[in-house]
Amino acid sequence: MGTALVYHEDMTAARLLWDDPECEIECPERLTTALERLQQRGLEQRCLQLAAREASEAELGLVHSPEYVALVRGTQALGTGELQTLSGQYDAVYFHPSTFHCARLAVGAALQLVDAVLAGAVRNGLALVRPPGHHSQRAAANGFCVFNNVAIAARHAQRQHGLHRILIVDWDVHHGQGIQYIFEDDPSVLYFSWHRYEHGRFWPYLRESDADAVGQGPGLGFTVNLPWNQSPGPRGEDPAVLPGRASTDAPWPQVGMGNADYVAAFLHVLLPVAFEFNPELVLVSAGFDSAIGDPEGQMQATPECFAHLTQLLQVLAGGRVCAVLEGGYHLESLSQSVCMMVQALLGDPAPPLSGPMVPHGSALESIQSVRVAQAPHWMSLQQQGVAPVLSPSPYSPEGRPSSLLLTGRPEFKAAATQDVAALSSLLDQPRLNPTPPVRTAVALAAPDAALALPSDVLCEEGSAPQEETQAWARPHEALAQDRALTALGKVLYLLDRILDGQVSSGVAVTPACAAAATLDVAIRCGLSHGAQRLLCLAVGQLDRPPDLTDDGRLEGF
Ligand code: Q9C
Ligand code: ZN
Repeated sequence: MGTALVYHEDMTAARLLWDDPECEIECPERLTTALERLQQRGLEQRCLQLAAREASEAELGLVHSPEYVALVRGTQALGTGELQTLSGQYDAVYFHPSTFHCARLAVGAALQLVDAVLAGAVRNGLALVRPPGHHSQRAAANGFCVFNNVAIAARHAQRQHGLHRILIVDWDVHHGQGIQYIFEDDPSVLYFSWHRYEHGRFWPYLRESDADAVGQGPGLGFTVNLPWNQSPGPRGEDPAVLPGRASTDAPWPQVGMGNADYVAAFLHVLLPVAFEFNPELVLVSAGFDSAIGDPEGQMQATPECFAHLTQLLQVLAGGRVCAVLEGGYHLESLSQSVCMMVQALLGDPAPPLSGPMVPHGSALESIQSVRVAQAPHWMSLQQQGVAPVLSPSPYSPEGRPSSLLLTGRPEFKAAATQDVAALSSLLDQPRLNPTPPVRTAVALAAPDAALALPSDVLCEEGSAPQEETQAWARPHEALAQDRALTALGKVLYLLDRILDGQVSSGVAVTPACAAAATLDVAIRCGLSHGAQRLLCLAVGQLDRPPDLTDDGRLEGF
């Protein structure tokens, strides 16, 4: 199954007819340049190309009021002066005589994409559209957006295809407040947005863009906002960690968010919640003004990052990912990012990410505040290091306090209760899995490095028995080397501790050339312990993909 690309050149017709520096960035070249680049790279030709159709007025009515639709329809007959006056009644909007036609094509493109994916004609796809949609509201245009393309597509997927759970991932650099308003009390649509916020000092300046806006009524917990608060500017260190600078020094060395911040947001906020939500369809409000070079976002993430984000989303909803273009105003950055996303949708491997893979302090602060705000609504966010163990795991029947475990030794190793059937039923019910006494263990080769670890992390010096480690390593040439073998022993030991419920997660270091082989062993070892389903996630580069070919239970990415 392939990838759809939905487009229509009529969507380049709308353009700004008067002088307005705020709106001029939303120009027809955004589409033509991105499309040209897709053609140049041979990507367009690899997609199923669909010509966009206009959405019907009934379809627009899934989200918008009849009066508002009539008002936009009326703009087709207006002169330039009247268009400018009407535009002035909205925030950051311009109308053109072709706007109604373009905006209906943009909605129609999103609907065709959803139809193609849900009919099984393609696995996933991208609709290249303008005007964008995520700021538009039931009866208002806003932020270059006229009709809410993605919101209408979600309602359409519910009404026409009977879907019950739809995830909307909005990685545009602006808050899609239009989408938030439309679904804020609706638990059938989970809306995730990250956005430049600067504590409310960035457009659209809304209190409800903050992390504590989590939805209302039955929709509590189904709005997930991740505000980026650090103002962008020249690349530098976090002010807080720069020695010798008083807080009165101006200007602060400032930073936009980068690859590490985006990946961290996915790993620590979006994916845990999304796995728990278990969507049937993923819609992406794919704005690329969150990429480096964009004049609006002023962020640092490179185009390759969008290949990784796209890959990460494909583990959800059986890979049914429908992306719809939103913002993105730096033509080169936009085009490259679009290519990266299409490559990932087509299944090509993602290029390595550049730059330091360490999130900014301010990003971690934002991530933590969303996790705190959302924790009441999502089990997957409730594993805090200090959380007491409510009921002892069947694999630590003694219910030992964690202080004892910090001096942990092999006596805690899987006990007589190692019962494969019980374990696999435990793995099948992650929501019932009680918090293990130790949240994260780190396997270290050099004990000194432990000094830098947070106090609630278990520093694990144990290893699996040598004969066991060697037996697992034997088929792999890459594991012959001493350092790789030692690392494997530690990985196997950690795995054992996780499977027996003593530890919830672990970190181990292995030589790069042994990473894929170590993963192979870890996967096989997990399966031999009775795991029914195993997710193997590689962020960054492996020397080769893990060998998953001969087992139907495996899905890797
Ligand atoms: N300097 C989209 O990206 N201008 N809309 C904000 C702040 C409005 C963005 C001014 C930006 C609208 C779809
Ligand atoms: Zn935007």
